[in-house]
Amino acid sequence: MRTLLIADLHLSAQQPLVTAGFLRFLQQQANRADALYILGDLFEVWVGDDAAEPLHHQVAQALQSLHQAGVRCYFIHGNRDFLLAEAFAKRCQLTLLPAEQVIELYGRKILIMHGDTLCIDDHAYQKFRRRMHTRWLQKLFLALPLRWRLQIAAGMRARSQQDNQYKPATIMDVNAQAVVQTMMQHNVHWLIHGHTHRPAVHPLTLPSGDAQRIVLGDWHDSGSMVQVTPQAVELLHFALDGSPC
Ligand code: LP5
Ligand code: MN
Repeated sequence: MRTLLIADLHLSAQQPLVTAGFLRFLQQQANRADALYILGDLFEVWVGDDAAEPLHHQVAQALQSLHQAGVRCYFIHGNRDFLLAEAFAKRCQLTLLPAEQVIELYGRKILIMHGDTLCIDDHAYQKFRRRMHTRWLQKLFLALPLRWRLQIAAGMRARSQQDNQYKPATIMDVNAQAVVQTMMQHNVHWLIHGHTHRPAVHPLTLPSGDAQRIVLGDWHDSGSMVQVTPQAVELLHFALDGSPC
């Protein structure tokens, strides 16, 4: 009995080794799990379900096989793939979840989220995020020709990379107060998220007792997952090529 959680794979045609690692992970690890939760930024960028890249097809087929093997798969949007919608989710047999979801795994109540909304000290990003989540703007963007959408997304990525060079590392991490507030609001002692690419297990103390915040790593150099079993919640890393770490 085990459930796996992953985030921040940033799959793209430019990183075939990461895609290969993800497909191997689905066939060798996720297929033995009760469920798989993907906590955002599965893709490097998502400009609409109609983009139809070969990579998307490959991922959809692999996730469909996982579903056929009896493993339920859930998805929370990240800041790169927040436009991933029902059409693609259906092709993958993915269940889309809201930005914050409490799940119960083997008796533990766990809050799962992408993690970007906890980075409230990054005012420029939070303003940008609010704008990007405006319904009419998304509709307008999705109505543009695919070529334009790809160009706009590339422009945003370039600007983001440029801005991030000058942001202090602390600004781009979660705000401790926001973590406590969010966990208390959901009445949980476990939080699992990604986004910051700073994998770690952080013990913390809430007014209601001891708690843990687990941050998933990205898949740039190796795979990262949280494995939840009836006995433990563990942050694990593994080689993308299947060799021992
Ligand atoms: O992603 P990452 O790790 O580099 O940085 C994030 C934050 N940046 C972003 C932006 C994404 O990288 C780009 C998203 C592309 C989405 C494609 C779909 C477009 C849909 C449009 C629908 C209406 O999320 C970064 C954080 C960092 O995490 C850490 O938390 O700091 O935040 C920023 O970089 C925000 C900038 O500081 C300010 C916003 C820049 C505005 C860019 C507009 C330029 C438009 C150009 C058009 C040609
Ligand atoms: Mn992210």
